[in-house]
Amino acid sequence: MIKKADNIFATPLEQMVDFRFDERVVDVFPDMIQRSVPGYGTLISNIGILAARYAQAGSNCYDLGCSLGAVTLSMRQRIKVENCQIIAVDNSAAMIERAQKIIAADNNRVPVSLCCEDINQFSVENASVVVMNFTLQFIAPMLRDALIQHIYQGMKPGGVLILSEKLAFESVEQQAFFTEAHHDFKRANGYSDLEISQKRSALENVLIPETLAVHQQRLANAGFSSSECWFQCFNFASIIAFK
Ligand code: GEK
Repeated sequence: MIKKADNIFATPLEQMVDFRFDERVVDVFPDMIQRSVPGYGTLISNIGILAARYAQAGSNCYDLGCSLGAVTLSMRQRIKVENCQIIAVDNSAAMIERAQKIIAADNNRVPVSLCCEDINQFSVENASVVVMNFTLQFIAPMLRDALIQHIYQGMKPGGVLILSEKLAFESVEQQAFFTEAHHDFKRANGYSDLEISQKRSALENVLIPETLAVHQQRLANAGFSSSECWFQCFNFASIIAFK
């Protein structure tokens, strides 16, 4: 697939509106996420490896906030147990429509169901692996505890939740260091200062990061027996939580 370049924020916008996962974003999404999230490719391939280790025969594996299905494809390529299915969910119709075509062009054997639903209303059951790769950060903070509790309740013993998030930091100094390092990463990937600042404003009310400690406390409160941060590059991290 040829990647279309993301230049959505390249020219000055007259009016700043909140970021939405619409057709324009879908069109450039693979380029946007790779140039914006440090370690994205490493995360995708290693989530497949982790999923293969924890997927249980006769269970469901979930990709919540699947976008174009990168995590789904990585899990599908690696999972070898019998009678396992992948359920991929996103509430952007434009994302799901495009993901359908991408998944249809893949010929690995694990069955995949794509659902256009709000993950806050979606039932998780009989799950051995649940992945939220940069999705919880878009859920209203007041709904996050209930969502994590619901996921925990729908998981099998021995199951794992893989949660990747943009992080916030306790101290002003730490926050400044990680924010600047991330902006340097984006500049090195060809984004201008105008693009960085306009995207930042568009995401301000939409992407709400929390600290690693807040995530780990929420997971413990929901009942997960332990959680480990298995990946971090600048202010982007991934946690694996064990039931
Ligand atoms: C990847 N995981 O490529 N219900 C369902 N989906 C939602 C909701 C919701 N309430 N809120 C947001 N989303 C992907 C990347 S992107 C991350 C995930 C990013 C969806 C939203 O439509 C979008 O597709 C996705 O969550 C977040 O590994 O763009 O930074």
